[in-house]
Amino acid sequence: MPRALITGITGQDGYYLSRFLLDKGYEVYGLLRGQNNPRRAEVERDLPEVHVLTGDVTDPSSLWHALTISRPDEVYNLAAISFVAYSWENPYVTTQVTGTGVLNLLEAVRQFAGDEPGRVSFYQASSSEMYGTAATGRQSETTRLAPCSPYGVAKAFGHHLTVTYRESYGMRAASGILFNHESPRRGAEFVTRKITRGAARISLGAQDTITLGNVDARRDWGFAGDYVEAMWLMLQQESVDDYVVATGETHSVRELLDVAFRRVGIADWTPYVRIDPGLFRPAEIDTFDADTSKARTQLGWKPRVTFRELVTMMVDADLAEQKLLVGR
Ligand code: NDP
Ligand code: GDR
Repeated sequence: MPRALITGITGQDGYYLSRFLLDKGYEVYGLLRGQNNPRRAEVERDLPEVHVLTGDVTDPSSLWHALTISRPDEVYNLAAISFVAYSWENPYVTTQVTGTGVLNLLEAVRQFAGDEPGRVSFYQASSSEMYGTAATGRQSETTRLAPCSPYGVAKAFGHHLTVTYRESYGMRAASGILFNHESPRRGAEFVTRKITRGAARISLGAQDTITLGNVDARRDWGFAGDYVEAMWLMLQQESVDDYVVATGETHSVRELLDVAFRRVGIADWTPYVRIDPGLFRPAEIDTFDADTSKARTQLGWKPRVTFRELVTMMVDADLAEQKLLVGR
């Protein structure tokens, strides 16, 4: 039975990747941080087969402990401070977790693998946020990185380090450059979930308005359940490499609002949305045009869920959850 260690087990991708690997017959170990993490109960309820180990990517000794207990064939580093807006307010901790955390884990895996650097495969959760505002043309694995947020800078550090460890030590280390991916398990601070939950609550009379920042921003939004398969495929290749994973289609926040509100029976969302200039970011990436040809041809991967299906899935899940909460 193959063994996998996943950091970031309480997050959105941690859930979908665990389910995916468990279905493939893996023995899955998940790293959970904190003395009294409130999301532990959620993991124990939704992923009872996962072996939970405590640890933190900023604490190298805890990573070593997790590796020696789990003895993994594959390590997936999903842990991060992942909210871009938060990273401007908390740049130091973002750098420590999202950046230095990758170094800590790569070093621990390198030492754990000892004389056989290829015996553990390593996946790093890199991000389209690394491209920054300077990207012109389509974004591929070879596009120059010019991050414009503390989060993007930390991710670029992790990406370069992953490539460096692969090239310096012969480690099977892959970096997946994933564009935005969402699901009913998306954190409520991200724009998709903020809108789908808000639309559901407004339709039930439990909330009056949603307050947003830049509704003209565009993103390439896919379904997290599709993207975790790409992570796994990257580690199954004979020679590991870096891949862009995206749908190749962008939509604006306005289009997201259109689909979400129509789903709850509201044709015009404008009376329900307030714009707060305080939610605009110091720097915004507005050109996303992913070149996914490498993942499609070499991994045979393609997304299954469309933008409209994704938003509909999220609104429906939020409606069901909110009906229970507001007693309707
Ligand atoms: P989430 O924010 O949902 O999950 C992040 C996870 O990291 C949580 O489990 C969190 O634990 C954990 N974590 C935070 N700090 C630490 C720490 N110091 N030590 C150990 N674990 C920690 O992110 P997603 O699931 O959406 O994303 C997974 C990864 O992919 C992240 O690295 C993200 O940056 C990256 N990514 C995500 C994209 C997306 O669109 N979703 C796109 C591109 C990249 P806790 O619950 O305790 O806070
Ligand atoms: P992003 O996702 O920053 O792309 O990072 P987010 O959902 O936070 O923002 C997407 C776009 O929506 C605009 N926006 C708002 N965003 C939020 N959160 N709240 C608002 O009220 C709001 N109004 C408008 C933003 O300005 C932005 O343009 C996600 C994370 O998962 C990262 O970890 C990951 O690396 C990248 O995707 C790829």
